[in-house]
Amino acid sequence: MKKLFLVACTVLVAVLLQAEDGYRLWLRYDKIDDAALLQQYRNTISGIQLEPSSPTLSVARQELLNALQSLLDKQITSQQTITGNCIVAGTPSSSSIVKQFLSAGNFNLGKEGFVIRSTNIEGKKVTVIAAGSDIGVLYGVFTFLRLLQTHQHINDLSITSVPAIQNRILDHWDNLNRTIERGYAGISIWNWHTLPGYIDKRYIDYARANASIGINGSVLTNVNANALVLTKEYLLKVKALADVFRPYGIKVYLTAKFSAPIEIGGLKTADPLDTAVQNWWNEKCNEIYALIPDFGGFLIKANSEGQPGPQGYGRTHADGANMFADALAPHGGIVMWRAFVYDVRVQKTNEHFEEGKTHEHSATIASDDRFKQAYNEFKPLDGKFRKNVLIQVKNGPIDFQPREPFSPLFGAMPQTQLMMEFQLTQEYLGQATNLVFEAPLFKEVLVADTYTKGKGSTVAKVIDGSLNNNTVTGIAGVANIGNDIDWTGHPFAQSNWYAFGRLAWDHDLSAAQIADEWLRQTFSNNSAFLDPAKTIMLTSRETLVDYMTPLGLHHIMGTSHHYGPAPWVDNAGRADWNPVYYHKADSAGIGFDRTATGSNALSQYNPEVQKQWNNVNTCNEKYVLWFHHVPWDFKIQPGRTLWDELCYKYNTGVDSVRWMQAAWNGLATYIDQERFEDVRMLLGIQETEAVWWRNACLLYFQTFSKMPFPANYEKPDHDLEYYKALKFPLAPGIGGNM
Ligand code: GCW
Repeated sequence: MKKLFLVACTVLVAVLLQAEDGYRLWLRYDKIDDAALLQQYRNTISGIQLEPSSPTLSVARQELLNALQSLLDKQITSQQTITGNCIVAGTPSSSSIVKQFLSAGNFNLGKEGFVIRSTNIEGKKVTVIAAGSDIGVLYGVFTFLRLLQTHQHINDLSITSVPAIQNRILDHWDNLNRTIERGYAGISIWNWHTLPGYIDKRYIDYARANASIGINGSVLTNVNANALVLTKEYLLKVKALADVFRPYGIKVYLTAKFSAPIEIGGLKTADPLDTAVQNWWNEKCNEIYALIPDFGGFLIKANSEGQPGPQGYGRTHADGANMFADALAPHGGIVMWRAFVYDVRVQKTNEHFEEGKTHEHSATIASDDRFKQAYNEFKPLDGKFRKNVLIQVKNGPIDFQPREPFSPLFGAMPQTQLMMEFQLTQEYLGQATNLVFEAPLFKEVLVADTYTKGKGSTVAKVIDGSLNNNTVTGIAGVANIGNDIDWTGHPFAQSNWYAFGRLAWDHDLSAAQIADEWLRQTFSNNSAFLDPAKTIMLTSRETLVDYMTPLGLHHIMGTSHHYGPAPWVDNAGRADWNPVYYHKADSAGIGFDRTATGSNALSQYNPEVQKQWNNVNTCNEKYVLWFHHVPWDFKIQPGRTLWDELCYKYNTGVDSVRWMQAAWNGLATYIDQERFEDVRMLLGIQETEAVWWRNACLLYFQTFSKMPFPANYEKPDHDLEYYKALKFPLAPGIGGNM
């Protein structure tokens, strides 16, 4: 009896250990479940030779050993000499074999690239993972492990990989009190209170996960900044994180509050042209670099939504950015200066803007179309920034909407280094309850053609520096990570972190390939699972657009928390925070005329781009309400009016979510019950929210169109007043800059 109990306990423990809570992300390393393949892998890999002569090589060796032992369920030896079927990994300085191998070839690996090659050395068949730098070896190791985890053949490998973009960075909007602005996966993983004494295992797993997809930078703090992080006490905490991340090739960055010299430095001004202010920042940088010699630099939100900035002193963005650039340059740091600005005319240095609250200055706004404002402010400064400044531009002109045209700035500043800012956290994409794979959105922007230097001048080429010969390049993703056990709240939100890293490294990858490899590593290699799951992922973003903001609608969500639909809101503190400002529905039609007869925002694009969008008859319907005020009875499709099309799209969106639910339900037998159930329940919430969006938006827009819902569509289960009355004062993700 006792024995039986013991056996039962052992089984229980084993099951519990196997619990799939999502913590392991895409680095699960479970035993290869295809017997033939497992045998092949076991035959090809007997041991590894990787001299752990640096912290980075040491973690590379440990990762390789752990992963192989687990994947192959076999003891892997770490050896000094070469034997057949071993993996030889290293740099020219850590391994004489790698040295020979690399000098025999004509490789151009830069600081982070690597080669993986099946070859013969001393008559023995080996797999070489070689790089010019330690971090290149770690990237090569993770890539090799990805091949195994995705069941690829490894007998005849010939891979050379170099990142397209230098600085591949996660921006955390994490506050020092651990709330996260627009965070939906718990509180911040940075436990500022217990740092620097306590190193949470999560910090290491965070670094591993990032290194596995090539992310090499982390901005720890919110762009709505708190100057305290620049005090000695906090810098010691930052240093502790930097020390953990260093072996994984990850630099830390901080957000710098423009008014810090006043707030924590005791100065009377933060004027960037004041020498006392400049000296203060110079000294601050000296202090930081004495603690963290490889500190990455600063990310700065200035003169935007209440954040102070140089304009408070009559100076320009260039004056501000260059001051930081000069303080960082001697240490090799960079400045990422955000272009997310709109209408400076109403801002005062110390005013705190909070959307949804009325401000005394709102009456003074005579704003130009918000779409145009970043361009209006930054275009005249082209060529005025220092060499270590990157201007960080959000992918679209407004704010991370489900679909935006690319920001016109990408085609407008050839003498300035521009970096991309994507948002991984789903502020406007269903937050953490909706399954939305963002790679198709990222790709849509990256492949968009600015035509600045003729056809083929894609946004990707602006960002990777090849179009304008930039010396510093960068891309940022606003992180979707919190302390939820699965990191991102929704199991599928992990794929957005993953996709960002993969595309930052290689923007030529397709969304389909990224979905495929993520699913294989995260869930299963079984094609009966993969095919439907991939379809769910690849259609999910378009589905969300359909039930939230079809046909180019944008910014019609709830005020402040941005949760749910609220196209009727017309009383926010600023005109351009109101949904009515963006959809402009009236009895004549709907949409924002941004052609020459309207705000003429279109003129900020190259004429070739304008041509795509400036004629309502030829404009792709995905963008039509971004650029045109379209009559309700306009024939947008053969036989379909705009109103009918709107109804059609919203209903298609709901139907597609229901299809996702059914497709997911068919996958129960292929994966663990925990994550299956998680996703199943979340899809239930998503369906409810999709129906809510459809009903609320169509009922509201119907008050203008005065046209009936086409027969055979589901009728709304409530009236418009019901939807308007819904309130969510405690919706997540708002936390201030504490
Ligand atoms: O997307 C909007 C968000 C703000 C955010 C701001 C920004 C950090 O609603 O919460 O603030 O943009 O990007 O600065």
